[in-house]
Amino acid sequence: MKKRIVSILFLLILVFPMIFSACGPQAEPFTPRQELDQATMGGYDPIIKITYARPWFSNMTQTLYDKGWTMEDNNWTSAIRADLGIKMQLVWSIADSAEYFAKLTGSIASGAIPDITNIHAAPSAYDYLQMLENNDLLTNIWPYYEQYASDELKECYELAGEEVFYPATFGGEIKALCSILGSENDSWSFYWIRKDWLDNLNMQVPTTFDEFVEVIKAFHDKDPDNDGINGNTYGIPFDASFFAYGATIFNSHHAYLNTWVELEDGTLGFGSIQPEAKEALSTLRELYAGGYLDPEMTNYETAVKGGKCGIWPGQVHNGLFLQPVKDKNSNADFVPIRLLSVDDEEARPQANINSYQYYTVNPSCKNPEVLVKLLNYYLYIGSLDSDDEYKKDMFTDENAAELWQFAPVTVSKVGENFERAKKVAEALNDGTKENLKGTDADVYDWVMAYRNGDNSQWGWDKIYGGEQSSEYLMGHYIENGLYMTNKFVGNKSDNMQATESDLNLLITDGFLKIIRGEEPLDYFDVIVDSWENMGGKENTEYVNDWYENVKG
Ligand SMILES: [Ca+2]
Repeated sequence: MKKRIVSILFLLILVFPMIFSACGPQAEPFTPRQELDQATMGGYDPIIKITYARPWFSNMTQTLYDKGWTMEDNNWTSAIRADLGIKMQLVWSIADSAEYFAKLTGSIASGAIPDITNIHAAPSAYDYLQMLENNDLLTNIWPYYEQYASDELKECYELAGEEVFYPATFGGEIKALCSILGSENDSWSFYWIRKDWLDNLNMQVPTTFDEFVEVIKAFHDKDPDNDGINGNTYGIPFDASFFAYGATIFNSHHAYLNTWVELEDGTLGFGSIQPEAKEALSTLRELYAGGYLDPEMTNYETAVKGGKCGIWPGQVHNGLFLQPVKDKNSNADFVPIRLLSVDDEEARPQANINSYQYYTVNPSCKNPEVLVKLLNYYLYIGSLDSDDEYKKDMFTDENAAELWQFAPVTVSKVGENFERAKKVAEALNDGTKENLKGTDADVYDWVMAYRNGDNSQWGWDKIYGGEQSSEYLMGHYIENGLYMTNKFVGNKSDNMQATESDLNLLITDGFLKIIRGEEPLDYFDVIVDSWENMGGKENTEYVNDWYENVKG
């Protein structure tokens, strides 16, 4: 208790001069929360000072103005001082990425980096982590993580996958912690299928890849849109952006485009040139030859939203994106399904690494454990009920201002939306939202609004409306570790950078020729040979040397 009183006195001394020097309202001094776990978030007495650098988000300026905050004095700095006994001192914050990294480069050259530095925007983050390592400006953070990390923080990193630490692994030591990005949300891991078209054709939602192909064919050959004309619609899109969303078909064949995957012998191989990709090309080639891929299609979004194409290969949250289809045609309906596999082995959607920013600690920092405590603290505040005053003051206020952005460091949990979907599904089954709070209760209301006749809320029902909703279905991928994460998350070698665009062109151009029948299927083997001879072999060796190092 004594420590807390000292902290409050300190706070008053620090805040006092600013009351007279600044206009507008001030951040209120916080009363320390007594229930903070001392083992993971124990405060400092006397207060310690920690310097840090972080990126700037453009919408933060408005929030500072509205709240009368400064970067030195806001609810986060105030709460961290009161609760943890840490005075956070921002030494620089820049919005523009190039300027940020120019500043960082200068700081590294002079050796004058802050106690905690935010290295964001992968893949350039990897270069800067390496540069800091080369200049002995990284701290082995792992011993502090093991000693201080809360169970919640450990769970975050375990769910994110070990790859998130690879870019920060040097000499077998982990030298940075990271923020977590829910990259599962960006993965093309669902097919959104026109359910009204299936109904019109008396077809069931496909449960095997063969059935899926049958749907593609029927959506083209028959009259799923009931306009009286057969053959004026398509099943799946085929346009210039094919190699982004078209990866779903490859994933169904256990092939992963533009992704470094671990092969059976434990080495990394480039997914696009593995034998499974040839099988996917075989399927696509047959579909093209049968007229099931539209060579004239220039924009698949227009095709699907315009009711010309019945399957949208997309992301978990695309129910909202497809809402305009429902707005235009109240009979329209999509169901999300997970990717279907060509055999007994489950289909795995390809995905990117779950982190995009790293927090490093300067070896000269006397309290390197502070980084771990700040991450624990961020998760703790985030775990409070949304009607808790602290939560409202520090995460999202009544005007939806994103106050969490002012936290010096942030971390989130993979699969948060799946947790929400489970809660909402349970409430829908029970017919009451009495156990839901905050956003969970809002989502329940939106789903119920649709079910009570408000078509404008249809998208929410598709994403969160029970056990067939996309966020609920996503849980199967997460719980079974099915996302196929790109394993190479290090610096590209000079050769990789020099050969990248030629190798990409070789594959996309060659694959399209095979799909269109301009080259035979075995042309795939020619592409693979060329890929290796044009630098791919050397790149593979480099990637595997890197992998051996980070795996330890
Ligand atoms: Ca038709």
